Amino acid sequence: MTEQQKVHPVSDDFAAKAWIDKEKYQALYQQSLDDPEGFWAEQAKRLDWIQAPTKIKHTSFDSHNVDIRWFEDGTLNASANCLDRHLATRGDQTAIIWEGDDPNESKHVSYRELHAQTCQLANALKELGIGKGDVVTLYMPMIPEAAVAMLACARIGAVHSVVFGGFSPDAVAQRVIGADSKLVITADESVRGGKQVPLKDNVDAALTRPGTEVCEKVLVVKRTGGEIEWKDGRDVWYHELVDKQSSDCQPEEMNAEDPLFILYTSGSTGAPKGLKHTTGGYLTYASLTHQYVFDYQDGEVYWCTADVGWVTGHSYIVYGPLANGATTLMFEGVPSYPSHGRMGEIVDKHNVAILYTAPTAIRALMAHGDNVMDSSKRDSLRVLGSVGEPINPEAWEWFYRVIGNSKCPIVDTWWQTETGGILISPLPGAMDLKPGSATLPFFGVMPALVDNEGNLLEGAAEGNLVILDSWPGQARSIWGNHERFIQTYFSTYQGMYFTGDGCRRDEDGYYWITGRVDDVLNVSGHRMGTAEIESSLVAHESVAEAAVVGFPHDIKGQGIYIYVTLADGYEPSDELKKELTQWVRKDIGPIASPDVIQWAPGLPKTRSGKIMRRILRKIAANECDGLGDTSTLADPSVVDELIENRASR
Ligand code: 6R9
Repeated sequence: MTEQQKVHPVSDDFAAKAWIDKEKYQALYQQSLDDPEGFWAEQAKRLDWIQAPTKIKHTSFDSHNVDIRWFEDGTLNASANCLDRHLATRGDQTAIIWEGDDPNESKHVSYRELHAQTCQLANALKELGIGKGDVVTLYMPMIPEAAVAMLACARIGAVHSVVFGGFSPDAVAQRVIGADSKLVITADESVRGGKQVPLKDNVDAALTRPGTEVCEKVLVVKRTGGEIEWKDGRDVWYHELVDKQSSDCQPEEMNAEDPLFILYTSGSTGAPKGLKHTTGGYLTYASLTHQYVFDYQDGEVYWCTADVGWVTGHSYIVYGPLANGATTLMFEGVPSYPSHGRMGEIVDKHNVAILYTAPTAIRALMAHGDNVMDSSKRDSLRVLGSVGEPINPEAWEWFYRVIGNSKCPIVDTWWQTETGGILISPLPGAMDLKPGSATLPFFGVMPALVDNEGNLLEGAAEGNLVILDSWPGQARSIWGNHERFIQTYFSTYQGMYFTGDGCRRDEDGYYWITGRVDDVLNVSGHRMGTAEIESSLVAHESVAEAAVVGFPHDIKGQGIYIYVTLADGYEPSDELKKELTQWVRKDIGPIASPDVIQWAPGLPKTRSGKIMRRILRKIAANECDGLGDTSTLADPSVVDELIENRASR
């Protein structure tokens, strides 16, 4: 039997205690499709509304008029739902367990403390002139203040835009400008794997770029006490301003469709898009999926290893768990520091019941052999989760056997920044698991497969993954550019949301995501547009032209392979390769580090001048025998040249 055919049935014992078993899933899923209004009206009751919604669903995927509204006459406050409403019943319960990069550093923040800190920062934000509708950029380490900052924005109706702490000054500048952001919240430095990352220096550099003058203030958390520059009048120490504030701040009454946050993500073309997420639908969806997909039970410690800079951190470290009154663990460091056993050691130290991580992290550990987890027992684990990219069956089985001691179901959760929450995933008490498959849709989600012409495919089939109707967690627009939103997601296939992913559906109706079908790379679960990397490269004086493709990489899933045509007067050299590598890292961030650079005197192009990436991908993957039809190339001989000089790795 190949790994792909293996099935791990739901255990009766697990199903008996789970929120959702097979029958419940079938019944609720059917109901969610037959009567979406009734189903979601009921689910919305899990939140505390100021004005309960009476209008539930108003959505159109028609490409002439994409309009998505949920609970549109309801009002609420997201931070009140994550904090205030828990105070009476669980004020002293731990909301956030923080585990520092240094294994000797950790702390517990109770719901009462988190509430007080959030109110204090909310009052401080007001003092800085921030109010409803203003955009605040967060560029922060994985410390509780990151969650506090998100919740404080939500409390006063400001919109947060979190920028991943591994991104470059240019990325920060681009996002500050794109969202007209008046304030940046950062820290002096972050600490990861024993190394300092100069966040404040990066913000300083970002704010020298033209257009960033909109940003008036920088609020700085003292994390390490490292040396930083200080700009009087602009920079404000977090502790100096926040500690003196009142811990009482009335939450702002927000409409369900008021924006909660913007989050930038890469697409196949152009600059990263700022996806706009709103309040009522997003929070309902994040909270519901967190409870059911992870089968979260009251009192359990739940750990999502993502960074808050990604959507996974938004929905499944902060909003979902806190709306549910969960204890959520936040880890500052990396799984390999101080040793590769760290993840298991954290599980033991904090009694983690649910561990949600990424295939790239699993593969990296797996490369060190089964003994890598010997320093921990991991007996507390009950459910495992995977997100960010397809998990290969070998990594799935290793995760199950070595990390989960062969007793924890794995939920392979497929979703996107655009979807706000998990759309296709097992519910651990309801689905028999097939390693490598995200299995079946969540309540209210209608996935479908279409061929390249947009024809719906029935039964077992492979095609492009689309979603036929809206769900409450869906992004409503691209910040400041609704036309681009429509263009990107709703115009490829009429009346459908196009995910950009390819997918296979098997005879049991299980979905198997095969990866992106557009020019988006997925490197260690991080999305990057090939266009972004190419435009960075051609900005270097030595580069005449560049083409970027992904290739299979054992740990990262996909690696970055770059073909460079040099400008006149430049000669290939190892020094130049190093320089270009540094250039891209500095421009976009270390996650965009090229794995391979190949000099390409010419690139394969059609007669109309389009680069044939299909061919470049094959050469990068060393599949030079199956190049397919090259007869439409303007100059087929460039292909032979590229194969001959294929970079060795
Ligand atoms: C949550 C998140 C989205 C893209 C998505 C797909 C890939 C995510 C996956 C998966 C296979 C899974 N992806 N989860 N592919 N199986 N369980 O990752 O959001 O950063 O926007 O990336 O990631 O290709 O389209 P985001």
